Amino acid sequence: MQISPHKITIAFFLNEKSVEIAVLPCFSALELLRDTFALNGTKESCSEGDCGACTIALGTVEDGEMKYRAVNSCILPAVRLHGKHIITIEGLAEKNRLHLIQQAMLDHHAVQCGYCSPGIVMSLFCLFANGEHQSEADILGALEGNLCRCTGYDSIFNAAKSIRSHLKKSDAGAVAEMVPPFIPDIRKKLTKLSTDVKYVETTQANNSKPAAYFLPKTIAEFFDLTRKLNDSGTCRIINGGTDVMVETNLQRTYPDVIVDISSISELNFIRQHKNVISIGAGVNFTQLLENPMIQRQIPILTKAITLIGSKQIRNVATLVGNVANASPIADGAVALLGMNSQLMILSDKGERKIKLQDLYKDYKKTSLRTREIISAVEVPIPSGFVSFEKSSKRVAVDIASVNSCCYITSDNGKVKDFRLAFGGIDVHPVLSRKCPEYLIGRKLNDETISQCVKITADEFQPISDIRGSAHFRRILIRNQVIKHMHKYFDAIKT
Ligand SMILES: Cc1cc2nc3c(=O)[nH]c(=O)nc-3n(C[C@@H](O)[C@@H](O)[C@H](O)COP(=O)(O)OP(=O)(O)OC[C@H]3O[C@@H](n4cnc5c(N)ncnc54)[C@H](O)[C@@H]3O)c2cc1C
Ligand code: FES
Ligand code: FES
Repeated sequence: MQISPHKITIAFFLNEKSVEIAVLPCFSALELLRDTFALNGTKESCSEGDCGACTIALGTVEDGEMKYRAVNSCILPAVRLHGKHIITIEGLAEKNRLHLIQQAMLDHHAVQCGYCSPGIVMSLFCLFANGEHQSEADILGALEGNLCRCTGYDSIFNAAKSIRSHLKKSDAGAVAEMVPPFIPDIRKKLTKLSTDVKYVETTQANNSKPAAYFLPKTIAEFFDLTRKLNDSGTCRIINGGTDVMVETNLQRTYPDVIVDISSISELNFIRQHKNVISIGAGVNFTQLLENPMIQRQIPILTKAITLIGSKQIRNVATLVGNVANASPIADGAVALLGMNSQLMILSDKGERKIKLQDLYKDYKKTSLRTREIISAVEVPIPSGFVSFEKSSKRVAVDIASVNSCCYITSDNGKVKDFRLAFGGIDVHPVLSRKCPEYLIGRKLNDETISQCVKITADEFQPISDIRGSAHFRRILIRNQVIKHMHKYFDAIKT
């Protein structure tokens, strides 16, 4: 198939306006807002999802209600705005009256240079627009993806608490107080927006960005497209985009074609069959955290996911993307490896299933073949003890120096199954082979645990890099193994 450079026409609501515009492939939502719409209140700082200065509210209809989610516009492809209601900082104030959150920030001296402030206001907006019953922990959670280098955060936290107190007393309710009434019936209007993007050929220079960007809506369309694209140069799948967009923003190198699988609704499912839960490739971390079945049946997955990035990242990043990216420190992948998960892999020739440990070949290299995608991950519901540990400098928006997941079942006091997965110590997530060999059939006690610690320390040769020396990582491996064992003994006591 001959690829003609094209633009993609998308339609969405931007604050109070209805917009239809053709965007170049792989342009970020931030570029579109600032460069095309001159909405410069949304700031750019890191361009890699770390600081939150570019936070906007992405509104969609979820379970029949409008829901506004905070996202980092710097790593969101502009085409993802299609069919959504976007609220930026410019959309909040009404005429000469500041929005409640802006006024609270002012009243509590929560603004100094002001560069972080629009992002902070938008994160708080998304928190309170979705309900007035927010705890202090919810406020801290909503702000974990927003950095401020001036205020020291206390004043921002106080401003947020004052909004919470105000909303508790309000008769109007959180949504009415938070969401400006500029688009009556936004929910119905969104449902009516054209569901398909349009591809328009262009001769406009594209700063070496990809020539083409496709959004198939079904798996059949995806394979039809990838078959046709066979000889069209480099082709990359994008899902949530939190790894791909960081890479393209920082390295400024682009594949010729991007195929975006985020609109394939067949990939967006969480379902249980017997003792296995299948999570489709389109499911993002927030969906998993909010899913009662996952909370009940695999609480360790929710623990691991809570430690990933920030709200803004989790609102778009997927678990399957975390696995497919093959990063050595991927928290989701390490947790899944510990729980003996399998991957469903689809191609136009059919379906195959592999164990997660067979996916990884080398640094960011997987055993996926050309035109294959991971359609789902299958997680056995743990029937024994399972625990996840992550050591990083910060709790939020920081990747692990070392992370690990340990799974133990026992029979008559002796270890029956034992799995110990690590991240951050090799070129990809790894499983200990020697620890299970030693422990299975033995009782866990001080002696066998010390032996297990020694075996693990000898089995791996951790690397030295910016997140820790090999020596430091060895200490973390040892400490994490001991911590898993302590938690195991606490668990069997109760
Ligand atoms: C600021 C920031 C903080 C972060 N913090 C953490 C953290 O603490 N812990 C952590 O583990 N991760 C962290 N991440 C990375 C995490 O967001 C990603 O690994 C994410 O889960 C990847 O999913 P995605 O949907 O965004 O994938 P994408 O970026 O869309 O894709 C990632 C890779 O997987 C491939 N891919 C995606 N889906 C499929 C599929 N179905 N089949 C085949 N290939 C596929 C893509 O081609 C690409 O190579 C962070 C990222 C950012 C930007
Ligand atoms: S500019 Fe820092 S997160 Fe987007
Ligand atoms: S007020 Fe200056 S960075 Fe927050």
